[in-house]
Amino acid sequence: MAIEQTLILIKPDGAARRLTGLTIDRLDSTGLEMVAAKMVSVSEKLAREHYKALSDKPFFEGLIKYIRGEFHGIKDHRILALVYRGENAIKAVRAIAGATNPEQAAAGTIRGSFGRITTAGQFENVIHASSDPADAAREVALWFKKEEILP
Ligand code: DAT
Ligand code: MG
Repeated sequence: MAIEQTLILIKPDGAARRLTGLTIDRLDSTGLEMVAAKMVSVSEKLAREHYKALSDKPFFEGLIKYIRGEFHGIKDHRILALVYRGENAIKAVRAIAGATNPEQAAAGTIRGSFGRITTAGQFENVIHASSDPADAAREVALWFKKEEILP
């Protein structure tokens, strides 16, 4: 079994709807270890870099506004970023997060319970979770300095 690290972001809808504690509770229930946590003021540059693989999608500009808290009145574009580590951490966190589309996310998952699609077509799906080892490595390094992650 592979020991992995994965990046989690509590997205602005999650923070605005007071789902931070619930999300951390679900993450704890996986048995994985929290090895980094910080509040980040998400710059335009960081948002675009994080989602660069989606830059040609029609929803891209909305996604940048969303992750920067512009639809939820988030002060200073701040969000909570976390790194969890453990056996198969990437899959384990994706499992509690649920499918990308909140309408397709299984009942009981974070996105299935609390996500929504706005009338403008924006997916508000509460958390970000890295999707595979390559993404996870890139994302952890993008959001955290090495010394901010516990050994
Ligand atoms: P995930 O966040 O599950 O890894 P992704 O990386 O494919 O999904 O997309 C990143 C985010 O972009 C996703 O959380 C919500 C948004 N998104 C994805 N597909 C979308 C779509 N068809 N319409 C609107 N927003 C979408
Ligand atoms: Mg993704």
